[in-house]
Amino acid sequence: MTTLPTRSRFPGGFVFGTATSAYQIEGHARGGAGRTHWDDFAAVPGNVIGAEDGAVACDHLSRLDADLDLLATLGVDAYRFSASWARVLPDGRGPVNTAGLDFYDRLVDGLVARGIKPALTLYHWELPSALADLGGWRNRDIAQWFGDYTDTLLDRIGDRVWSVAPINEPVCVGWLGHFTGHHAPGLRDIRATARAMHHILLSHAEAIGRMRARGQPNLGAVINLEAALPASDVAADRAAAARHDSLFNRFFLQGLTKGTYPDAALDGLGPHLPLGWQEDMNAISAPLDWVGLNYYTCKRIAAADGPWPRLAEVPGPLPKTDLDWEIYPQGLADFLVSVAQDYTGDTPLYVTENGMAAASGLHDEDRISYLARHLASVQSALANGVPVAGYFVWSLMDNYEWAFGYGKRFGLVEVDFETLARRPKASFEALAKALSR
Ligand code: IFM
Repeated sequence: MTTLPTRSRFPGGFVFGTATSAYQIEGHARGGAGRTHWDDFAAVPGNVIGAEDGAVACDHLSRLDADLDLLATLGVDAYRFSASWARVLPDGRGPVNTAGLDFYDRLVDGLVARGIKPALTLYHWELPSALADLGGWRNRDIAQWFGDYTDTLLDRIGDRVWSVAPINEPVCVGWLGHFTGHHAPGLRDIRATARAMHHILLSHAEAIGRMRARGQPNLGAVINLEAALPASDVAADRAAAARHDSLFNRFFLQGLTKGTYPDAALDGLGPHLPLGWQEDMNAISAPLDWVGLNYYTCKRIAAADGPWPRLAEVPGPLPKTDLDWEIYPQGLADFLVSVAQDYTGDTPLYVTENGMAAASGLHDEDRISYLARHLASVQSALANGVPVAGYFVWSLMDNYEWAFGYGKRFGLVEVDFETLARRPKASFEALAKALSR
């Protein structure tokens, strides 16, 4: 039986946590939240398996205290959660939903009372529909709307949150939402993609600027990285993998840290970026206190015919998770080293998400092994001098896995989506044991 490395095998002060997001767990139909583009996307046949949405999800909204008790039992130092823009401001702007702010206030108080650091994400994918009507991430005005939302939320809970990141996994919002159409708003349009990707970073910059102005501490950014491996050693496949790497991994990383976009991404997106985008790059690359990397898998990339980016994903040989994602822990070790070396230097890095979809139920030995192998990668990066400061498991509990609905389970805690009962899995017990030593 695999065990997880104990807390004592990491540097003093290393932060262990778990992560969730609002739409995936709260139960969006309740508590006065406004409609979001994920509700609209899920309502179209074929977008989400079973046309499932986040209306009920894990009903975290009414089970808050019991869920926070689970975190306390687990023994984590921090909890990474997101607030829903539409729960705070149902139309994205204008009147506030007081019940929504009250909920986040209770959540933060409940964490602090249990000695758990509240790690807030401002946006984890559920854009208010009223803002989607105005063009959503394609509209430059979104930066001001996002800044106003940031201020509204932090006026209420900013005094108690430990860290803040503006936008979770920008490439999923920009690329999956506007180029591949796999996520809301489900567009497949290169001009929309380029504009959304830039405006996401502009909104990040606006939120960081507003938070710096109000003295909010410990501000970061959370990006997701996938090891881009060539499907073969043929030059065309290697070039295709480099293109994937530039648009999926480096566009946001390089924008945030160097204030430039990779040439290989500009080859396709450059002509569609908004005029004068270069003038935003100073603000976009304002210093951060930490950078969070979400890491799950690698992709095998082959050259393909057709328009830019002329690439295709092909299946790889490694054992796979229940989402068919190859298990490739070496990728995490490699990214931690290369990101620090090439982009972030001494800035602390956190692994802000890592975990696997598994169908193994309560006896999730496969998940324990996955976590153990990725924690070994974190240890190897630490041994190489990389300033890794913490590690968060995705996810505390089974939840709404976006276009895959409720069928793909990432939780340390099992959720019965009929009764909404929670039951800790073997991985929960294994992590609790490791964190107690
Ligand atoms: O469930 C998602 C989460 O919302 C963002 N990061 C990846 C997870 C697993 O797909």
